Amino acid sequence: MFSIFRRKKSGHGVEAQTRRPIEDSGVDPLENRLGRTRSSLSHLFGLLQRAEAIDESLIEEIETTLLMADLGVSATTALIDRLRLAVDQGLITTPQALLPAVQAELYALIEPCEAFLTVDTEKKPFVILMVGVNGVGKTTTIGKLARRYLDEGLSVMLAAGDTFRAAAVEQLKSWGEQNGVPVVAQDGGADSAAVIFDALHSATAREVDVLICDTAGRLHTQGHLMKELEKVARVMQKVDPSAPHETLLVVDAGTGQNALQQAKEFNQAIPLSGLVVTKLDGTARGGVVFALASELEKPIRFIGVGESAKDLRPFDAGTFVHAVLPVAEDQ
Ligand SMILES: Nc1nc2c(ncn2[C@@H]2O[C@H](COP(=O)(O)OP(=O)(O)OP(=O)(O)O)[C@@H](O)[C@H]2O)c(=O)[nH]1
Ligand SMILES: [Mg+2]
Repeated sequence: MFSIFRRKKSGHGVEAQTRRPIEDSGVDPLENRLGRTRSSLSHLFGLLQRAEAIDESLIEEIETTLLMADLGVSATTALIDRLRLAVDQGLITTPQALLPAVQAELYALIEPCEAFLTVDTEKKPFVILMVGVNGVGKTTTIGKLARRYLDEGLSVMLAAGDTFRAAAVEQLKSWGEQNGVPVVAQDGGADSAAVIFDALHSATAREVDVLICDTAGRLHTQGHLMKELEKVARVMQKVDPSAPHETLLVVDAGTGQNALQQAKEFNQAIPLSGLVVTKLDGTARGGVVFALASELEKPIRFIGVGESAKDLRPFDAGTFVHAVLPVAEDQ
């Protein structure tokens, strides 16, 4: 997926995008999936069209709308401060001009986090470790990633590193079967690091391109479980000192600001290289993507917009902003 913008200086130091980005044909447009976030921000249209002048109460209403969409205090404050500055400097003079300015500021917030995950095929395998709290969508995302990489012509193997529940292994195996991908697993109660070590050995011997490792859900406060992740990394490094090549934290957008909190806490506990934000299809709280971008400054690699294998999209900042807050010519 890629986007093309005709950019023009908005006059307040941020480049405004004035064109709809181009998405892959045959894919449900992102705006259809992000409908609830879009409708929570759509309040801005009527508000800014109706308003006759820019005054404090108008700015406060914009602020409230952004907070309701779960942008969080920090991202909202930063954005509102920049709008106020542009108004004070006379760069924005009408309420209508605020809309593209808000859109440009939203884009500026998330653009630094657009960094597609590229599989380094020099690494055989390229190892991806999935981490996160319970139920955020780790295993489902692995299934979707497996499908994506197969479609790109890469060979894939999965490691059932969530050894806490038999059902977790079954769930991963089922994704493996659906995609014709081998799954390395051991009987109940096995050690997560041992399973992943085995899988890495096997993937190396078979010259597999991508090994994706599942892990059990955990809270950053569960010290022994965080140590288990350190052990997983240590054990991998006995086979390949550069592994894991990507450690992805999965967060559920539906949990709003909790997702931000989890990301901050995991980021302090283990070195993360990127984020996946799931369940954006089911929530009006898609604004948390902006909060994550502004407070965490980590690449957002993918977004999950549904339960099926096709419902994982690389994070494209332009497409995302247009999906949640289209400018006039997009509507
Ligand atoms: N609507 C929607 N549902 C999702 C998405 N991603 C995952 N899910 C659903 O979320 C639920 C939990 O997903 P799992 O993949 O089992 O989550 P997990 O993080 O592996 O959970 P644990 O292994 O228990 O920690 C499942 O019902 C998934 O179908 C998404 O992007 N959109
Ligand atoms: Mg799981």
